[in-house]
Amino acid sequence: MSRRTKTGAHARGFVLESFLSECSESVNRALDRFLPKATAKPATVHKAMRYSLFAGGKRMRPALCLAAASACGGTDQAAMPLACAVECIHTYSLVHDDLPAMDNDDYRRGKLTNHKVFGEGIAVLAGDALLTQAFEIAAQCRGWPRYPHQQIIRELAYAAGSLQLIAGQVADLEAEGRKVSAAHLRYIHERKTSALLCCAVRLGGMSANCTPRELEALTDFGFHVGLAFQVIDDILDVTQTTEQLGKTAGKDTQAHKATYPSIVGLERSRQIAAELTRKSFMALKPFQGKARALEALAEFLLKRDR
Ligand code: GRG
Repeated sequence: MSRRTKTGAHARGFVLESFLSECSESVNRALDRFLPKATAKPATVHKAMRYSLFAGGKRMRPALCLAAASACGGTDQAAMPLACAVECIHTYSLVHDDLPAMDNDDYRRGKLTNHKVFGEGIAVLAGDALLTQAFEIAAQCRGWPRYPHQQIIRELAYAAGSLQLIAGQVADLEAEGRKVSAAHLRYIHERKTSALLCCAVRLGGMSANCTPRELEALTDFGFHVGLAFQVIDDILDVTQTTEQLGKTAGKDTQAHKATYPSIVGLERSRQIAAELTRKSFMALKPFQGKARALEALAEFLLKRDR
């Protein structure tokens, strides 16, 4: 167990499995506290929010947030509202992404998608409510001398807004069935996926009142690890089964979506993911060994199979 954080990021013999399972448990407990009870009126929407939030996601964004806090000498407790806020935004984006008007998917996180269980209307509202909930949770953070509440809220809104997450989704929708250049695909991936992962890392640093130099290093790390995450997601879509992924495999090919494997091939995609991960390691140099959880997470994300 670590001297500084419950999740043990500073422990000498760092074990990623324990870090991830402790992180998932503490994030699940915190989300349960932050969210309205499933029985709160109107129960349908609260049940639907909780259904997707507790459906068994990997909790990678909260893990990155807590690991970044630890790298900067912060605590899980201070970072927790921000880790939970990012997970709510991520879950909202999945609920909406699965809707018939978007990717039209039946399975997510190994379970039926939200609209398949609750109907489209409630799924739209549950997604909206999760997005809104994220800001209510984030507003409960302590606020720090270098990063007051205003900056924290702005950070989240920017990552989730029409220049980042939504921009990526719009570009993704508009690219379906069209020939897309590698540069445009990177534009999509940077926004659709990297922006929120990078935001999770930055918010972790902010919760430790990190220095501007630390924030710059975390941004560099988050950007590259986030981009690698989506390249790997593209690879897994063509190499894994639906059972392994917990969501429909082969969906990108079916929808004639531009992906790294479809544009540059599987082997080159693997090289690109490894190169991006190498860049994310380089970004952590200023932490001089204090970012072991972030390093271990980047390596884990490169090798993940779901
Ligand atoms: C506003 C109607 C409306 C929709 C917005 C913004 C948006 C929909 C969707 C975001 C696009 C999206 C779903 C990007 C994919 C990012 C990605 C790789 C998700 C999977 O993340 P994991 O593997 O999932 O971390 P788990 O389930 O483990 O949390």
